[in-house]
Amino acid sequence: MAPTTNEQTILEHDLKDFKTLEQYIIEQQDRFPHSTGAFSRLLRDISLAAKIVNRDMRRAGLVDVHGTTGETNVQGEVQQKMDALAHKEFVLALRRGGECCLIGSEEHAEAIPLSTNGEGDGKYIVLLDPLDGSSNIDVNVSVGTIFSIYRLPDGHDKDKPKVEAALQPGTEQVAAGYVVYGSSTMLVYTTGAGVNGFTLDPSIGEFLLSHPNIRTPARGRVFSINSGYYHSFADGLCAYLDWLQEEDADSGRPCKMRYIGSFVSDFHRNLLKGGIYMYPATQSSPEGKLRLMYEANPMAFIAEQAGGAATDGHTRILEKTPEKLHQRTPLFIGSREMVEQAEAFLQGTAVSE
Ligand code: AHM
Ligand code: MG
Repeated sequence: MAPTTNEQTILEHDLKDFKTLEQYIIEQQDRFPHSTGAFSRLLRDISLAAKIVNRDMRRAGLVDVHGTTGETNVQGEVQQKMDALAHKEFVLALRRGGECCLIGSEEHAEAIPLSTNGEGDGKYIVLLDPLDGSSNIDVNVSVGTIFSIYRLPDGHDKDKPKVEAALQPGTEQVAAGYVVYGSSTMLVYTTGAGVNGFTLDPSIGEFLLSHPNIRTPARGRVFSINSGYYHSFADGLCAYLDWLQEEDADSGRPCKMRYIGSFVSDFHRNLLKGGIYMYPATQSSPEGKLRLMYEANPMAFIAEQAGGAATDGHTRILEKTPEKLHQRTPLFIGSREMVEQAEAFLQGTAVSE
């Protein structure tokens, strides 16, 4: 049967406008005459692992990937079967690719050295949360992967890399990105020259450039926080949350509260629409919950590259000095003006509009 006019339009649009992630990466690589292609191959490995995790996730409920492994991870959190599977797929893809010499994963207590066996250059370090928000999988809520890429610093041996090589401030990231496994699957990343988003076309198995040069609004209407912990927040934060909920038509308040409990999904929505995501210190978690190296830093890099900001309430996230792989940090991230306002309330210097 011949395609309808509408189908024809979509088909032509597909062919004309969409660039694959691979094409895009190669184009970027060609801008650097001395590039060896190692970084492009590393991104290819990450996107391949993301496609495999996506495939496994789409079958959750049909095959036995729901539920827990019965283990707890290094954070003392219950490990979901999909956490373990996603970790395994990323490690396999990076090991096979040969461009990464050291992995730090939320699902593994120690940093994992990878022998490159002469296959690749092995000059990159990848830190990742293989499956963020995984406690949501059993109830079919969107989850994500977060990754952060560093160069192996001078003076470190790629055949015997130590965790210290990975403990670099976020400003040193070469690239960072996330994959959101939502109603569609998207890979969003930055190399420090803006943020681009690619949507997986499941029919051809390719990520296609659907969201070029993402910019986040300077101010949004959404705040995302687990306000169930309100009574254990600092006074300044409670004052900020109260202020966000006051009626004031001129400044667009009250703001809307949206909290999925899946950082990647909350962040992604706020990045596109404008808003702030907060995971502050609480009495029981004085350092907050999220991890600096593979949750806060990569998302802070993306937020800043899209025109937003990220702070722990006092210090710019990207300038924090890491001391350990699984270090936690309070996090306020999103639209620049909202992050600045949150910081002012936390520091007691806010001037109400
Ligand atoms: P995880 O890395 O173990 O999945 O934990 C991180 C998740 C975030 O995705 C989410 O925003 C947060 O934890 C939810 O925590 P809480 O239930 O305390 O609000
Ligand atoms: Mg996580």
